[in-house]
Amino acid sequence: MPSDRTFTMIKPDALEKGHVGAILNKINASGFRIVSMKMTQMSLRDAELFYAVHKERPFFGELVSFMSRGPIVAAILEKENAVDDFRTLIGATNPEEAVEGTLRKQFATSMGENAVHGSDSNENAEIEGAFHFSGREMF
Ligand code: FUP
Repeated sequence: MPSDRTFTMIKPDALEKGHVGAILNKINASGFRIVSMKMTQMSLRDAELFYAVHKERPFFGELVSFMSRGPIVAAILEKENAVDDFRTLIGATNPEEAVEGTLRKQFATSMGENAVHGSDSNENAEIEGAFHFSGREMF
């Protein structure tokens, strides 16, 4: 994926609460172009593969069960400096530490159920985007 792209998931907690529209509005208003997007649900196995880097962490079981408990919205986003700018837009992993105006400040309820994922590097954006989308689904 070009280095001006990032990958995001709107997580099950945010879909359960009906926040998809508000989150997408904010993403668009912040200057990101949607390259790919779909609503999907990860199986437990999908979530274990997606989050394999965290498999030794104590929160892994909780994380993969949460991420597979309901549908998500997965998307690839494009903007200059996409990875860093999107991390700024979503805010800190722990919503208590998230800055005012960030997506997690507004929509997350806890460290685990934190509403939105954003890739942490260009390399991971590429891997994560390819996990969810084929070349024919990138526009
Ligand atoms: P982030 O990059 O901000 O999404 O956070 P991490 O990659 O560190 O963690 C991935 C996901 O694991 C987080 F979105 C939520 C979950 N997590 C926990 O549940 N507890 C923790 O202590 C850290 C992360």
